[in-house]
Amino acid sequence: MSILTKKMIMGTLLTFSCVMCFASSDLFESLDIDDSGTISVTEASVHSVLNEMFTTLDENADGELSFEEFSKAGLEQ
Ligand SMILES: [Ca+2]
Ligand SMILES: [Ca+2]
Repeated sequence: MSILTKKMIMGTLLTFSCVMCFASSDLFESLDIDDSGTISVTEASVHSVLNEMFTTLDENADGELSFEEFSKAGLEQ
């Protein structure tokens, strides 16, 4: 395999993984209106799916969804 081919494969992989990370954090950031780094019940209420799943996703029951809790919803897929 030539170096150029390897570079092209690496580039494709990097582009793909970046698209994935943008897709999820974009939704999270757009829902996090006050920029607190977590999504409150009020912020989640604008998203019907998230609103329904909120209590299930809020594993530590602090009334806020961290990015980790949010990502378990699989909304970025
Ligand atoms: Ca927030
Ligand atoms: Ca929480």
